Amino acid sequence: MAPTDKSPTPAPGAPAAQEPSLAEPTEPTDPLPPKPDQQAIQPRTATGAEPSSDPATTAQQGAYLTTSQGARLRDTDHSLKAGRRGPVLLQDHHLREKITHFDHERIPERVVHARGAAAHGVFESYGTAASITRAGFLAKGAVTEVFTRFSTVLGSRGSLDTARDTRGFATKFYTAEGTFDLVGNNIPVFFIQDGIKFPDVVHAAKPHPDREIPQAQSAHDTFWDFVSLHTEAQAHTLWNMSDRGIPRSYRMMEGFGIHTFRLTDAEGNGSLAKFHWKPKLGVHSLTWEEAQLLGGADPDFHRRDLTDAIEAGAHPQWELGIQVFPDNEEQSFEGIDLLDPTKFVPEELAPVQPVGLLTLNRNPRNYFAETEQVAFNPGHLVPGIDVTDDPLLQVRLFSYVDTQITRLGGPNFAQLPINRAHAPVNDMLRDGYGQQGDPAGVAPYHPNSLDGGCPFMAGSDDAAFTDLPVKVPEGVKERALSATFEDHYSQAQLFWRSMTAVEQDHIVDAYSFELGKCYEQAVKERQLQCLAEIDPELCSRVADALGLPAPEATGEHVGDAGVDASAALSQLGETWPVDGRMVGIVVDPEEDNTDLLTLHEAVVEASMTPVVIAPRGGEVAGVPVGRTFATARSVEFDALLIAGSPAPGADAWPSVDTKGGAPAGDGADPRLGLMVEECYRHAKAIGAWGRGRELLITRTPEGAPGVVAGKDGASVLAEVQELLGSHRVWERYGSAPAQ
Ligand code: HDE
Repeated sequence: MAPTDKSPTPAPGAPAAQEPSLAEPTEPTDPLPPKPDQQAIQPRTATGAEPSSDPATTAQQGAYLTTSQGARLRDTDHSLKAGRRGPVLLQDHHLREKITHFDHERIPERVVHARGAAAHGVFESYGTAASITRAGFLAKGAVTEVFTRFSTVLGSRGSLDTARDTRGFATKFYTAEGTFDLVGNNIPVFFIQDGIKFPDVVHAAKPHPDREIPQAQSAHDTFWDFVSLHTEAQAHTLWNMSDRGIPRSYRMMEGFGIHTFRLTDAEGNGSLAKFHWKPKLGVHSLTWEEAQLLGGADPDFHRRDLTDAIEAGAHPQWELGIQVFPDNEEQSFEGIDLLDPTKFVPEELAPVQPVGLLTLNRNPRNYFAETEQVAFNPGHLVPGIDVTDDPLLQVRLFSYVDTQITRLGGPNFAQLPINRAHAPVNDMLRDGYGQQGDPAGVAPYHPNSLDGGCPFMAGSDDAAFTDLPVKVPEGVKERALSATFEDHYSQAQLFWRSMTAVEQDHIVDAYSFELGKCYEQAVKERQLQCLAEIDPELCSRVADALGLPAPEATGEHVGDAGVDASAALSQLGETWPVDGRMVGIVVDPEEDNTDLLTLHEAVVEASMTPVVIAPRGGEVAGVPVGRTFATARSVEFDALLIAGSPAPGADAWPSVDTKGGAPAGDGADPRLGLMVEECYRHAKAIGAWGRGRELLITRTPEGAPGVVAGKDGASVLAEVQELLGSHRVWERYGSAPAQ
C-alpha cells in the first residue's frame, strides 16, 4: 500500500487533551480544555434549571409537586397501602424518599455560636488603609460583597436572643483575591490566652452535663467556678457583666477582631493592626429586666430586629476601623502585649482609623442554606492580611476547618453556595462527600506536564498570598505562656473606672444576679476575691447583695493600664440616628383618630417603625393594629406615644391576661398602665396628648425627665425622637443610694 501524508488515528487512552512536553511546562495557561470525548457535561442547578445569575433558578421551579428526580406527583397526602385499612407498601418510593429526607434534615448545630442571624451586604473601602496593606478590597473605592452572621455564644440553636452573653460578629468578604473572614466578637478581649483552654471555658459555661441546665446563660456554678480560678478570664467576664452583655440590637453593637493581625504592603513591609467595627447607630444595650422579659415575650428579638430593619430600608451600617502599631520584635505597644488576646489597646493610646463602610442591605432567603451553612474561618486570609503568633489565634486556625467537616458533613463545605468564593478557584482538592464540581484534567498534582503544568504557582507580581519572612523568637520547646501575659487585672480595673455611675450600677446588679444564682458558697467567695482585685467598691456592693463579707484586695494586682480611664468604653454621652427604632402608638378606637395615619407616616418618614397598639385587632382609622393589649409588652418598643386611654377591655383581668393585674385609679386598661410604668422604669421616652395625658399623670412622677405631654401627635413625636437620639433618658436612673 502506498504511504499517505496523514498521521495515524491515535489509539484511545491519551491521558490528557494535549501531548505533554518533555520538560516541566513553564508558561502558565488557563486549565486545558477537556478532551473531545469529555464535553458532554450539562450542568443544572439543584432544581433542574440551567445555571444563570437569576436567583429564581436556585429556588423551586415548575407548577407541580415533583419527586427529587423531577417526576410529577398526583398525591402526597396518603401512603400507598394494600387496601384502605391495610399495611403500607415498601414499594411506595415517594413515601420513602419523603420520609428518609425528612429523617436527615438536621445537621449538628455549632459547638458555640449556634444561635445566629445573618444578612448580606456590601463593603465600600475608603482606601485609607491602602498604604499599609496590599489587600485589594481595602484599595480606594473597592466595593466587595459580604455576608455577616451575628450570634450568641452559649445557647443552643433555639435559645433566646437576649441572654447575657458575648455576641459573635463574623463577616465574610467575597473579595476578588479570595474570601477574607473577619470572625470577631462584640467584646475586644477574650476569656483565655491560649486556645488549648477553649474546651475548658466552653464546658464550664455550657449547661451542667448532668441536668443540661441552665440554657444559654453564665449564671451558674461551673462558669463562675472556672473564671474565678482561671483569672485571665476576669476582664472578659467584667465586659459580659456590663451592659455590653445584653445588646439592644445587633445593629447597635461594636465588633472587634480581638487578635492582632499583620498587614503587609506591596513592598512586603509589615504593620500590626487590630480591627474594629463601629456601628453608625451607636452602642446601645437593653436593661436586664428588658432582656429577661423579652426572653419570654419575644425570644427572637434580635433576629426580628435585624431582618425587620433591613426590610424597612433602615440598612444597618458599621465603619471598619483599624488601630495600627509598629511591627517591632516585642510585638507590644505602650506596655500592652499585642499577642495577648485578653488585652485591648485603649483608643486614647491608638486611635481607631476608619478604612471602610459596611452596609447590610439584603435578608437571607433561606435560613438553612445561608445562615446555617455559612462556614467562617479566621484562616480565610487574603494577600496583605496575615496572622500573628497570638496563641489563641494560632489554635483557631486549626479549629474551624475541623469543626466544619463534622457540622457540614465532609470536606467540600467550601462548595456550598453561601461559601463559594467570588474569585476564580483552581485548587487541586478532589472528590469527597458532597462534591459539586466536575473538574477536568488528569493531573491534580504538582508538578505535572500532562495538564500543561496547570495550575501554576503565582509569582510575586501576581497578587499571591505571601508568607512574610517574620523572625520567630528563639526559645525552647515548652508548654508555657510569656511572662508578659501575667497581668490579669489592670484592664479590668480600667474598664470599671471608665464606666459612668449608672453603668457601674448595672454591673453590680449583674454580678449580684449571676453569683446569686450559684449554689456553692466557695464559688461566690472566690469570685468576690477576684472582684476585690478589680475594685473594692464593686466587691463590697456585690458582697452586700450576696449577704457575704467583702474580702480585701491582696495588693498583688495593682496594674498599670496605660490610661486612667477610656471614654470610648462608655455607652453614654453622645447622640445617634434613630433608624429602625420601634415606636408604640397607643390608640383608643372609640375616640377621634383622624390624625393617626399622618402620625404613622411621620414615624416612617423619620426612619422608625410605628406599631399601633389597641384593645382589639383590625384597623383604626385605616391603620392596621400591630399589637393588642393582650399581645403587646413594653419591652418591644423603644418609645411610647399615647394618643388615647381606653377603658379596661373584657380580657383585662389577671385570670385572662396576667398583665391585667396592674390596676390603677385612672380608669384606663390596667395593661396600658403597666406598659407606661415599664417604659418609665426602663428610662424610655414617653409622650402623650389628648386623653392619653391622663395616663402620664397617674403613672409617672410629676416633672419626670423624658416624659412629654404635648398638644398633638406631631409635636410630641418631634420631642420623643430627639430623646431617642440619646438612646435612653439616662437622668431617670438617678444614682444608687450611698452604702
Ligand atoms: Fe470561635 N469557634 N473559637 N472564637 N467563633 C466557632 O466554628 C474556637 C474564638 C467566633 O457565625 C466554631 O464554625 C476555638 C474567639 C465566632 O458561624 C468553632 C477558639 C473569637 C463564631 C470555634 C475560639 C471567636 C465562632 C463553632 C479558641 C472572637 C461563629 C462553629 C482558640 C475573636 C461564626 C464554627 C459563625 C465559631 C472554635 C475562640 C469568634 C468550634 C477553638 C477568640 C464569631 O470552630
